[in-house]
Amino acid sequence: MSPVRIASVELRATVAQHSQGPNDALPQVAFAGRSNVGKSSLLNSLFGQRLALVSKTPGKTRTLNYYLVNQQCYFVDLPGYGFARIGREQRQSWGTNITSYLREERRLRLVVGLIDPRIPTSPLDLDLAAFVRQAGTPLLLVMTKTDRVGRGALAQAAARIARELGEGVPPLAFSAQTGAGHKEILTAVAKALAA
Ligand SMILES: Nc1nc2c(ncn2[C@@H]2O[C@H](COP(=O)(O)OP(=O)(O)OP(=O)(O)O)[C@@H](O)[C@H]2O)c(=O)[nH]1
Ligand SMILES: [Mg+2]
Repeated sequence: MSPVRIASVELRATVAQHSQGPNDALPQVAFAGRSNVGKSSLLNSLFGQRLALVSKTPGKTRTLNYYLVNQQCYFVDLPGYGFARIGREQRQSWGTNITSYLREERRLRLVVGLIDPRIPTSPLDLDLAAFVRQAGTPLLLVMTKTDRVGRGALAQAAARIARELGEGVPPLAFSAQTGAGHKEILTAVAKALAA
């Protein structure tokens, strides 16, 4: 399978609840992970354009942002989880919002779960993997910011993530800085859309 070649992309919807998202039948691919893990940076890097907001401060993306790719599918940038500085109530509503999206969205074909290889697995990462598997949606784990990690440490992190989150399957390695992992992610997306 060859990778999806992104010929066109536009931001189509920015919503607080997934029920307010696009109501056409196009398939969706969601990008999920803890706050600041690099979701928006990964999308910008795949798009070759700065469409998604990126910040050094965690909690930048607070809405579900639907990017229409090739008039064919949506890439959905989700709010990050586990951001400590927002209030408990708001955190819970984000949590229920994202979990209901992951559980209920019938058009969701693939969840790309982003993991920072430098940070130990959190209970929220485990929840994400569990929700997605329960819903029967394919999960692709991707390590972000790999330009910041040496080879040995990266191999160790990959083995740990495979064991703790991947049911033995190692994650892909990605860097928005170098573009490493582009082809692999877009090939996995092509497979999920064709399935
Ligand atoms: N070195 C390096 N830094 C990165 C990479 N990807 C993201 N960053 C940095 O990490 C920070 C957070 O990136 P975002 O893309 O905003 O992360 P996010 O997951 O969308 O964050 P929220 O929207 O807050 O959930 C920014 O300072 C980015 O520049 C990468 O591949 N390499
Ligand atoms: Mg973001």
